[in-house]
Amino acid sequence: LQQKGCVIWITGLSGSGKSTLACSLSRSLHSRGKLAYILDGDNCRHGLNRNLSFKAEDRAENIRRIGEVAKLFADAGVICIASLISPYRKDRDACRSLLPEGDFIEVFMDVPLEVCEARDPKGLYKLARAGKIKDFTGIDDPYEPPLNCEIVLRQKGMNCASPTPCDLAETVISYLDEKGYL
Ligand code: GGZ
Repeated sequence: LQQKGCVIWITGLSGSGKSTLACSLSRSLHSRGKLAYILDGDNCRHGLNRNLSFKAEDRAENIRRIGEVAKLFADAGVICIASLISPYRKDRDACRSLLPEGDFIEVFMDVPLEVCEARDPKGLYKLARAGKIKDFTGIDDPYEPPLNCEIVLRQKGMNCASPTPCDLAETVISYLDEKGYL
């Protein structure tokens, strides 16, 4: 096999930039001739996971299924990029345990709730605040940040420019390179 597979697991609040990073990362990997495939929570909920709600047990099942599929991709030698809120630590850890040591790379989009809510690209926070969407992560459903994940991506401080999606992807690419996945 020419390529060693792995899972890049991107976790964070709605609006934290998970899907944007996933796309940027996937493009960057393709341009290096690497096979990469995105499993996006929101997209999978239209197909594979269309029978699942946002109640805790359904989120757990959403995460479990995506974790299992991601493992299959990694087994096939693909760099699988999973981007979903995956708010509960226990569920993420269960996905980690499916893979050989080192092959599960957890990336935390460490963006404060206030920032995600100010962005509100789909107007979902507004609806959640108005009580029109229930069990919304960060509003009336918890988000448990990783305790020791492989990569934490933050915005810069007040006086520095924020990293672009390209910059963020580059951080992950450097990590993959360092660990021998590229
Ligand atoms: C969180 C919700 C909810 C609730 C709809 N809570 O930012 P988006 O819009 O495009 O992506 C979010 C997506 C979350 O699906 P995931 O599969 O990633 O979630 S989980 O891992 O927790 O299973 C958001 C939208 O669905 N959305 N209702 N109540 N996000």
